[in-house]
Amino acid sequence: MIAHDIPPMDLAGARLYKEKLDRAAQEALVVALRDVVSVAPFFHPETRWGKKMSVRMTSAGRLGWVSDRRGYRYEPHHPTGAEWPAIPDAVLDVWRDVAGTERLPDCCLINYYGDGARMGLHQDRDEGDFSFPVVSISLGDDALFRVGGIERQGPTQSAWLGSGDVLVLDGPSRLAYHGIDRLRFGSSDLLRDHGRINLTLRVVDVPPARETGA
Ligand code: MD6
Ligand code: FE
Repeated sequence: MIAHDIPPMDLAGARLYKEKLDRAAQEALVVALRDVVSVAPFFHPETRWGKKMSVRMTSAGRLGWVSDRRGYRYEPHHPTGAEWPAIPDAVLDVWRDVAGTERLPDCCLINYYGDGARMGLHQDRDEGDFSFPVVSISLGDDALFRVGGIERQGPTQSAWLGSGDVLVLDGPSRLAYHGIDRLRFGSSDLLRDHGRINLTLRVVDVPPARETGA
C-alpha cells in the first residue's frame, strides 16, 4: 500500500517521503522486479574512463540507461540486444502518486548495491526536458544519500534512505548534485542476499508539442 497521509520532508529542495511504501508494497515490487531482471539481467557498467562502477544496473521501459567507454546514454536495447521489459504497474503507481504529471516515465533504471557499493556525486542530466521530475524508490538496506545544489562544489545535506522511502527531485532540485556515500549492508531483510535496490524513474524524451490554444 502507498501511504497518503505522510507529508514529505524537505532535503535541499528535494521531497523525501519516508516509509511511503509499506512492507507488502515493497515485497510486491521485489516480485515484479524479479520478472524484469529475468528478462534483462543486471550488468556491471563501466564509466567513460573504463572503470567498473560498483553498482550493477539494468532498466525497464522504452529506454534504458547505459554507460560504457562510449559514454552515458539512453538506449532502446539491453547490452544483449533484447528490448527492455515494460515498467511494472506497481512501479508506475508510485510515479502516479508523487510525480504530479500525466506523462509516464520512459525509463526505470534499476541499480543494485552490494556490500561496499556507492554512487559518486552526479547530476541526472541526460534527459530532454528537465521540467519533469525524477522519482526514486529505495528497497532493502539503508543508504546514506547526499544532495547539494546545481554546483558540484556547493554545500550538501545527507539523509539515510530506508526501504520504502521515495524521493522526488523536481523544480530547483531537478539538477541538484547527489550520490550515495555508503550502505548499511545487512540492515534490511527485504532482499534475500541483502543489499539495496534503487529504482529511478525518468521522462527521457521531450514530449510531443502541446496545443496552447492561443
Ligand atoms: C540511489 N539515486 O539512490 C541513487 N537520481 O541509489 C539517484 O541517483 C537519484 O535518488 C535522481 C533522483 C533521485 C535519486
Ligand atoms: Fe541520480
